[in-house]
Amino acid sequence: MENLKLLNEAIENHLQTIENEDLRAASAYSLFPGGKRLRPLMLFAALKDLDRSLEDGIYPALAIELIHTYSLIHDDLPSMDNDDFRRGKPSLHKKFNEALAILTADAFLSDAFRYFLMTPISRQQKIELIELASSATGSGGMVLGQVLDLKAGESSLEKVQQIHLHKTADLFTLAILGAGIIAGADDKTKTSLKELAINFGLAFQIKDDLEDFNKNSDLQKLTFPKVLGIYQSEIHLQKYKERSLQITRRIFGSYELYHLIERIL
Ligand code: GRG
Repeated sequence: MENLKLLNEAIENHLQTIENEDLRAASAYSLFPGGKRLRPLMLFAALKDLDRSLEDGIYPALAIELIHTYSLIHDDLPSMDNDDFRRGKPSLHKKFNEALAILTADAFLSDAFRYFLMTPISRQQKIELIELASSATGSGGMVLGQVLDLKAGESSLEKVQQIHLHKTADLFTLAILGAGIIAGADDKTKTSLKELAINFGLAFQIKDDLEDFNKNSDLQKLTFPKVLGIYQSEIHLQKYKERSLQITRRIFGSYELYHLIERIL
């Protein structure tokens, strides 16, 4: 696909900017072959539906994929989920070492902000995009989700929703609402884009939880099926999925983003 090709070229170019050999090797290992690149794909699809060119999305898509990759590297560390494998190969700290894994991820987060700044939009839009990036990833965003997840305690639907809202949905909000900011969408559209992203993010997480639950992977973790059981989780998944599709249809009609959401969920 054209957009993935452009993104991969941008990632390759990013790797070429890293002078230190160890950092470059660790970065390349975690970015290629990479995962599904869903967040960039969603940003591109939303931009297309908003009549903006793909090129306008390359730098923010790269930034979001760097942030997503940073979160997975940190999530795999011994002090977090302690996972030896990611995407079918040794996780970064296993392949290299823990210190380099932490630093590679730290660099991804910092470099991402430089790429947001390189987005071809007005100064005001850049400020809005960077404010969103900071809130979606920081102490009220993805990091908060991870902190809530680490803290053992009561299992309730509210708690699991809160965790996944921040851990998972906030980064999709950055991709989808970010496209709205880049395209100069009005406030009403931006509010709907945020609601769409939250519903999509929760549906995505329940689907992921159900797949893990069926594989019996980590039953210690606080997940939707653990709190609700399989049947009710599937009902919630359908509810969030329908809602995200409904909003997408209302804003854009049945175009790129609509079909992408249908394909993912
Ligand atoms: C450590 C700061 C810090 C944050 C970690 C997002 C997060 C918080 C951890 C990621 C771990 C995780 C399982 C999050 C849930 C979201 C999720 C299912 C991520 C996997 O996304 P995919 O399927 O991954 O898009 P690929 O491999 O395709 O890129």
